[in-house]
Amino acid sequence: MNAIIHAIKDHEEFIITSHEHPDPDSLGSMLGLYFGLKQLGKSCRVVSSDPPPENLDWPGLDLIEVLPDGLDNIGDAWIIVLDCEPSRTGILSVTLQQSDRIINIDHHRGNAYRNPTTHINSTEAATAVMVYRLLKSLGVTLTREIATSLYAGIVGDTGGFRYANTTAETLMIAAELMQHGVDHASINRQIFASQSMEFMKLLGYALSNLKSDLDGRLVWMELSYDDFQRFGTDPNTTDQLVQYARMVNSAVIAILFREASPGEVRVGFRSDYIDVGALASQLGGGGHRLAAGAKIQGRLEEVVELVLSKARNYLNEVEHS
Ligand SMILES: [Mn+2]
Repeated sequence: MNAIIHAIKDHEEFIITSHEHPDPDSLGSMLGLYFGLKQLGKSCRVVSSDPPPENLDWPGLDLIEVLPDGLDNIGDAWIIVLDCEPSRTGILSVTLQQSDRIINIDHHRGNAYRNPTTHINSTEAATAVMVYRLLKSLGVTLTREIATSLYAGIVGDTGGFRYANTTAETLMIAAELMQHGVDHASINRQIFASQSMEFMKLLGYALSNLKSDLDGRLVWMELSYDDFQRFGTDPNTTDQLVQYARMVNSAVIAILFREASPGEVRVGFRSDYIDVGALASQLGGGGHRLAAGAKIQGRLEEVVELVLSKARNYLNEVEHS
């Protein structure tokens, strides 16, 4: 972290970015850092390969430059990649990976990127917590904008302080942020209870087709590209559907299959106590211990079959060890 603090203090120009299809933690981390660096008088851009989800609306989201065609000119700027490794920034990765001035801050265990200004800590609940610590070290004063951004990131990655990654310290940081005028009820509603009619109907369809195996310990949902088309929903902004599979009381591993485009299936895993990150990495994916995913090429039926057979073996192995 010291090398990162020095790199920030010693330079003036920064481009902040995060993973494709940004979530509340990546958005909150980017904006919290953006407002903090502006306070220090730095010149700063926030860029993303994809727009923020439509249900989110908090101060600063409109400052994010959405660049579906990639980043053309990075000049002398330092690139700060948050909440993922540089290769997961979508189309932006093409340009930014050529830079030798990359700062990477992340809490994903599988992040394999390493340089002198990389800081990865998989015990952190959210990248927003890591940005909070960084801003404190830089002497930044918390403002309503910074606090709102970081709060949204923490709330997003802890499921509203419900997941196992929430600690007493997480709550203390959130409490401190709330003292700076965060409209927490609005943020929580935006993240957890603000869906389009189309999404709700898709959810109804997904729930009525919920499947299970191994006496209900494995529960999954399958949505084809056609399903998303039929309900008028974007497959890329529906990752939270997996939470509903996880709610089944017998479920040990919950899986969501989304055919994001014909021939490409995004697979999401959740568990309350089994290391699904290890299962995801068997399939070329990654993530956290209790929340992970993979992107797999193939027809939906094929991918479902492959993943379920791996998941059955994995669950049997883990439960008998
Ligand atoms: Mn995160």
